[in-house]
Amino acid sequence: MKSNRKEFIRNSTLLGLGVLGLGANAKDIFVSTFTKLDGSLMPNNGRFELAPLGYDYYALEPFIDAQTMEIHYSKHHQTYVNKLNEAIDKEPSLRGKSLDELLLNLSGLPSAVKTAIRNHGGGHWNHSFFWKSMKTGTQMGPNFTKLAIASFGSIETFKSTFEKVSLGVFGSGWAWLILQNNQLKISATSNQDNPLMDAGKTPEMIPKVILGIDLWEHAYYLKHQNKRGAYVTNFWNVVNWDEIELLLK
Ligand code: MN3
Repeated sequence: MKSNRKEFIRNSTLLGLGVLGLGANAKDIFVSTFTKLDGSLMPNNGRFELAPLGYDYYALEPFIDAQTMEIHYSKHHQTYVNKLNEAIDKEPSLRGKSLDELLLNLSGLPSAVKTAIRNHGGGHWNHSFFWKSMKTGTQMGPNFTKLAIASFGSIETFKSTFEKVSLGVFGSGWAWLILQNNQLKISATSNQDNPLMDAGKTPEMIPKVILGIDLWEHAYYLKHQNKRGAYVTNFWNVVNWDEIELLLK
């Protein structure tokens, strides 16, 4: 009972701070660069929806196979969307909030739905971002090249660090490339967590997510079985460098 009350007070305080920090441009504060560009993570009449993939299931062949894409998008991603909506239905006060707002204030969410929004809201955000991150045949752009060399010393070091972090994730998770204070950084999260979760209350504290790789086995098992390294190496062939240049603008 005591700890429930403590949790309640803590949540109220966090929510209070969130509200105090809002002001006229509230929506801007809580929307990431990706969501600004894409818009598919804003609820439509209070419901989150699975946006069209934007390309055919076979578009990333031979690097990512059509069957994996079909199951991943139409089954896995759809399930995250459905379960996220179920969680919002249980807590009508959250209806209409953007997914970014929910994730940035994760620790302040009501405890009855916090875990569901973390897992399924995270899953919806991460996969929406992931689909946009992939396209074959694009070339690394000038803005990214400059930043990567400034941050890592060379493109080779950037790539090898990203691969090493991806291989180091134990179990299911993601590896990320984020931009913060003009520095590119590589990090990893477990399950469906992502760098936006509880990132902060001001725009400066919110990292720009530049790239993410899904390291759950469902992302590669049909083609690569247990060989995560082969999947990660192949990933460079499907990185949508055009999208990355847009995110860096
Ligand atoms: Mn996945």
